Amino acid sequence: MSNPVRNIRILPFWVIITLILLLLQSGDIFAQSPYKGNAWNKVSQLIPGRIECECYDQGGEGVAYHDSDPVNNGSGKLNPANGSFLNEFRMAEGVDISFTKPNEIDNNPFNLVEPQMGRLYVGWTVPGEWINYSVQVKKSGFYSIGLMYTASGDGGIALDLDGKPLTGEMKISSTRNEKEPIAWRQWHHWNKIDSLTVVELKKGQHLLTLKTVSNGNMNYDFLDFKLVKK
Ligand SMILES: [Ca+2]
Ligand SMILES: [Ca+2]
Repeated sequence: MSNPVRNIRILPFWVIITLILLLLQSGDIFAQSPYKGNAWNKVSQLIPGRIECECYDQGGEGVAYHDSDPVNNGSGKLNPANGSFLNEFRMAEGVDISFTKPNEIDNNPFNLVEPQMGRLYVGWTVPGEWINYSVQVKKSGFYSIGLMYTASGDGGIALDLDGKPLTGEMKISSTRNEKEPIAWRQWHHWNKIDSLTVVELKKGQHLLTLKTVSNGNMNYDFLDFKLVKK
């Protein structure tokens, strides 16, 4: 006769083995976890259109972005917390954000393209950092990608779509000017590249990732996606 106490001990062991085998068979334990971020204010940015770089997804470090330090070096720091929208924009998050200012800070004589004042942008960029954007592509087709930026030295960025490379590294030409008498203003010479590249996009919901690849020291105001060919 079998020992009933021993049978009770054996039963859970076989249940566990069966569950492990079922999990292995379904492949679930190896599947990539789904994206846990979501669009800023729950509204995807639209393509064709302008992707505002500071309106990156919600979800925090490692999900919606990777930043090299957890402090927002602009909102709440360079721009002290004072209750104003521009100074405090997303100040609890790691992505570093500031905004264009008058009095010859961002409207200086070394701009290649004049920026509007009071525009929020992502700054203090470092290679290896990335930012996610939930985007809605309204029409399938080929799109040019423009960028409003500053670059204190030649830099490089790349874009991924749905976790796969959309572009290779794209060179961002320096806006440094040796005639600039104010050292910190090398980070405030604005320029706009109308077409960094042309990419094919399919209609629908996508996840766009902006990656800082080389040099950093760039500020990103917005990306413009324009339909160039259906
Ligand atoms: Ca930071
Ligand atoms: Ca912006």
